[in-house]
Amino acid sequence: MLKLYYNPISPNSRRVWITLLEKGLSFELVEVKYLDGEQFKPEFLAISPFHHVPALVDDGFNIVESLAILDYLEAKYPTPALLPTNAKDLVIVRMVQLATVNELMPAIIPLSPVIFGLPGGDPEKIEESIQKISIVLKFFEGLLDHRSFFGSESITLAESVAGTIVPWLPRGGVSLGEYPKLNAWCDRLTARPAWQKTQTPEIMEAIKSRMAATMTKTP
Ligand SMILES: N[C@@H](CCC(=O)N[C@@H](CS)C(=O)NCC(=O)O)C(=O)O
Repeated sequence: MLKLYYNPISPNSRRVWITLLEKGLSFELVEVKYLDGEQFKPEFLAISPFHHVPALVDDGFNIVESLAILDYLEAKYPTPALLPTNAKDLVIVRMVQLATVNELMPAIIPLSPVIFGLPGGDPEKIEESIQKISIVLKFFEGLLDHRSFFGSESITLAESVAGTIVPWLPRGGVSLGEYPKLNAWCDRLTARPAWQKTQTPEIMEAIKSRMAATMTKTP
């Protein structure tokens, strides 16, 4: 049985969790309490040498790096297909994944307290963050066409990645009103059982508490 080492507050873990659910696979969830330092235990380091979640174990085969795990799942369990096969659509999925990881996620950091309703945050950095985010959103809007998902009529691995971050933006005051296709895409995703199961009010509260604790530690 597939074993996903994860933490419910980790967006990188959620990508894999959502993908397992969307593929309808049987899997076991193993929570790694990284706030308590469990990721440094030798048993876990033997699976994930960089002490990160997610990690997937398939019959003794250890896989780390969320994007690599998604590719593994797609190759091993090709139905339902979560990757398009033609060149343009495939690269759209990849661009969305990589722009989320390399552009959107770093840009969103200063806005995170606002997203979770916490006081504080540097107004100048927040403004800068919103500017950077708007470039990503414009890019994403341009990649969506008449189809419901990025490069596809059905859900893809682009949604597993971007879809765990973009729907949070309105909570941070970033309106999606200027991006009608992206806005409708978000509504489509958040209605799906895999999204609802992996983002409960308890999980959002846990992320907020974690963030509040980090902020009080930061001078
Ligand atoms: N590039 C890795 C990043 C994983 C990552 O940063 N995971 C965080 C949680 S979202 C983590 O495990 N933090 C605890 C630690 O690194 O000790 C991936 O995509 O899987």
